[in-house]
Amino acid sequence: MNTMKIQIITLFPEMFEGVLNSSMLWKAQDRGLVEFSVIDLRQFGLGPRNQVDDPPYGGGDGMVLMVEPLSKAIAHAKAQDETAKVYLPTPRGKTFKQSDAKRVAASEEGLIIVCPRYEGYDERIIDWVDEQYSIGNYVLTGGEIPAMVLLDSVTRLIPGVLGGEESAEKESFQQDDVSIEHPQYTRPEDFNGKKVPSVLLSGNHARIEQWKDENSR
Ligand code: 6GU
Repeated sequence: MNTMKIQIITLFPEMFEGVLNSSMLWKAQDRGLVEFSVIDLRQFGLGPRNQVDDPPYGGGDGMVLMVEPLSKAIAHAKAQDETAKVYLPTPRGKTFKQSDAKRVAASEEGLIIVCPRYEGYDERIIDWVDEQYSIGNYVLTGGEIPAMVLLDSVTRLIPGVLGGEESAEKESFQQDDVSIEHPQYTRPEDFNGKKVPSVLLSGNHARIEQWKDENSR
């Protein structure tokens, strides 16, 4: 069994604790299907204060992550996993789609996700980067949440992570943004007068399948 290795480089390791140690991501690690490690970019900072950012050349607001700490952190991660691909979440990247999650889950054994901060990073880092992805048309404060989106969408597609093997196939976004699964209901049948659609209680499998089809898109 191959264990997918996902290394995350960030200035905010604590942001990942809850996400990686809960629910399916925790189970996936517990089952040995994936191994996460969070690398603190600050460790690779320069000088006695472990500096990681500096004002931009040409002026402008905010600070820019320096290329040297970033490249050192990536080199450290590569030393743990030589064939790992380096992913950079950035609003300048192409939009990450379900098809990308599938490709990564099926073909990569190791990922290094480098989380930039919102003000930016020295563009020269892209020489160490294999892929740049955005997660949509809005602006976030840093690459951490996009990194979580990437690793969650990939991990759940690793065989053995979801309970029912079919679940990953049937569900939403089978191809990119096409199919959304039908709504679901569980007990109670009647919640303060709001009833479960009666067809689902009918026991008539043909009618139930038809209802499910009609309520998917
Ligand atoms: Cl990858 N980063 C940031 N900062 N904002 C984003 C994004 C990434 N994708 C959409 N918005």
